[in-house]
Amino acid sequence: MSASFMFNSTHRLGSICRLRRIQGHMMSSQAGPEVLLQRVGCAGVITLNRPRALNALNIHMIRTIYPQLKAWQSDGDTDIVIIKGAGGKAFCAGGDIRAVTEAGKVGDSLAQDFFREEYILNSVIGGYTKPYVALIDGITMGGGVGLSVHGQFRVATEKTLFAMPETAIGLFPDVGGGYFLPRLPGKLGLFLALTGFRLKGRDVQRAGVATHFIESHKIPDLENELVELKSPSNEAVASLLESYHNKTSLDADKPFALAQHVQDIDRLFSAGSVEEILLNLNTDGSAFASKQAETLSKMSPTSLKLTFRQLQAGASLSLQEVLRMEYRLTQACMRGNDFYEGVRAVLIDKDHSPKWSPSSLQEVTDESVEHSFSSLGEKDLHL
Ligand code: QUE
Repeated sequence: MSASFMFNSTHRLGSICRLRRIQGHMMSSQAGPEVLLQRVGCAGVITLNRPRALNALNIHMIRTIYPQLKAWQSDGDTDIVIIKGAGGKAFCAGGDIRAVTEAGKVGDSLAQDFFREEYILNSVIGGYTKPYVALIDGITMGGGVGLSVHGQFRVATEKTLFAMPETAIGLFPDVGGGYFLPRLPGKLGLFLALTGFRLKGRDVQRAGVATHFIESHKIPDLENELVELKSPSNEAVASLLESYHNKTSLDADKPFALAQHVQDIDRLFSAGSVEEILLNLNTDGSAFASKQAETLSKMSPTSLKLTFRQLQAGASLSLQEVLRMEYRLTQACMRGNDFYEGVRAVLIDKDHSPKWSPSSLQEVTDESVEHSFSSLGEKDLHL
């Protein structure tokens, strides 16, 4: 092979790679901006528009949404805010956690900025003074829950899949999970937080995560009626959503997936520690209890202990106080190893075999848990 052919073929390969990169870039530009912001009638409409990433929230999206939400808050022509996801599969599958852990590894400030700005946004949604309607028609996990659950109205459909799955990646159910989870009935929130259990469809509303349930194909009609409301007061929005909700009989006679287990959950998860919950589950003898013990045995022991204390403390704190506490916990997770290992195992290598360290609950000391909740001084989150 002549040197010139080698050069040419290498050169041509380089050109093809460059062309591919340009095509890739054009395709992503064709897909348009990652968040669409529109004024439709009296409404401000936010569309999360990263469908290939299941609309996972990144820092650019947060930096687009936050100033617009603030502006609509004080804009006399905007009476209501609607948030939804593009692509038909997901509302928002979480945060762009992979980028955050990559930043954490090299000491990039994104590891602090992402959570800080995400929680500030969650707090604004929690205190929004105009009707805020989240159409959670599809996958809604982690960061997506933070964009919806603190708002006044959350509309689920048969396509909604809700979960707070963070104990599987060495994190904890953040974005205000410490606030809304302990406020769900009985020990349901603690159960969802520790196990990452997935709620589907009408059950998302039955559990109290969504305020309303409608059929997915009715969403466009609902949206049209919302933006056309003459005086979109809280009451007017509530009664419109109720009328849609009441017209839907879909899955109405299908019992709540956890109906048979609500009492078991309340009994088994009423404990003073994670170890005690596991003891309850392992000595119960029911198939349900064994299955939950098996699930918990796969989660990060550190995450389980942080989550238990997070919800215990969060039960009597304001959303703002919870977010400050959770910000401290994110920075503790970034200092440890389970978060990196969990993201590697679940989102990067997808081997789903994380090597947790410490690997058992007994090895996670009260001191290390306590330390994760301690003040960051000047770096604390102030809301
Ligand atoms: C547990 C989690 C997350 C997860 C999967 C888990 C999580 C998260 C994502 C996610 C999903 C789609 C994406 C993305 C992230 O998945 O927190 O960037 O495109 O954000 O089992 O906690």
